[in-house]
Amino acid sequence: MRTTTIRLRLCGALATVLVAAGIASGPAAQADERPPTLAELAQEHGRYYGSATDNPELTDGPYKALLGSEFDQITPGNGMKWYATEPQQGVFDFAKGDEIVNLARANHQKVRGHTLVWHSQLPGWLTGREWTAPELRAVLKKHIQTEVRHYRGKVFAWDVVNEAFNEDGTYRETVFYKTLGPGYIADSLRWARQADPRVRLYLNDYNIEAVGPKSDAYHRLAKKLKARGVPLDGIGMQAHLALQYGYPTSLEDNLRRFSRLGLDTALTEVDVRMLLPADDAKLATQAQWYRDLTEACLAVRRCVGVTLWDYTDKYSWIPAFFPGEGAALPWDEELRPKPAYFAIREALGDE
Ligand code: 9MR
Repeated sequence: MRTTTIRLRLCGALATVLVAAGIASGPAAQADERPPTLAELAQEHGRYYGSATDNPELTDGPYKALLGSEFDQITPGNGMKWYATEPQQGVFDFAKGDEIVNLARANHQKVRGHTLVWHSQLPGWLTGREWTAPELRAVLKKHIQTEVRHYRGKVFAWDVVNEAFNEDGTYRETVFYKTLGPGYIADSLRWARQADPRVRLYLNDYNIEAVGPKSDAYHRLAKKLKARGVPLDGIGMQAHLALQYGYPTSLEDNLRRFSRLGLDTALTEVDVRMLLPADDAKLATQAQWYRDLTEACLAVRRCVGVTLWDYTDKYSWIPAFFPGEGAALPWDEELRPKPAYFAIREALGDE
């Protein structure tokens, strides 16, 4: 990959010489000097740099153009969730996820499947009644296997189970946990593996970037699952960070201890929110955090890539969920790059 960039830059230099000699025209030379994208920079390290996106935003031309050019990985923010994909029991609708997969294919991007088993954004038919364990097992298996089969060969990874633990490291009391016990996690992974032998299978959660009770719970569970031969390939750390809570300084060590279990890791939903209004000092700190988390991933061999939870403040989930907070992403609401964007470039080795 390094050769590609060097070639690109030589190309630029050559173009300059040609322009100076009156052989080539200015605009063509400038086209050759296009700076590498985040994706190209990340690829030099064998990583991807990605963004979440969501179907309603895809009518926004300038947004869509940048999404297609700057990143080599996308995650559907909502389109592959249970409420969207199985709105009635046994009736599957993959239109939204397919739209994003098709867009990714057109832009040569890989797709992270998000998410199969989660307590949130479930369809009403599932939350609106009681289930016996055998009934819910059958429902869960069918959902997982139908969706994984549909996207076989089209997504490189799945967030199989999302947000399974509480902050103190106890299991979250979801309908799946309460009805099926903790074994629903291993079962979900096995069912997903049966449906796609090649896709990378992840557990994914927030507030597990630092070493602490919640990430310890994942570490213990991952170790146990690996020892029992359960097909687990990776741990996704969402990394919804907030300036007022401090940077997770043990991130790199934490990534490394999961690598040592033979697992991939990824930063899957990155944003760094702040109390509004944003100012230069906060944006500078935010930039430093983006730099640090990118460097942490590069420093750990099995950290496979970074995904922003959308790339622009225009489509961030933060203001709606945390009133008074926002400005969390590397591009502002007008799609202008912020200091964080340049910090990421530097972290990725842009010269
Ligand atoms: O970005 C998603 C937003 O559009 C939804 O309204 C929200 C509903 O909870 O989910 C957001 O994405 C979440 C992701 O699926 C799992 N981790 C937390 C993300 C932010 O809530």
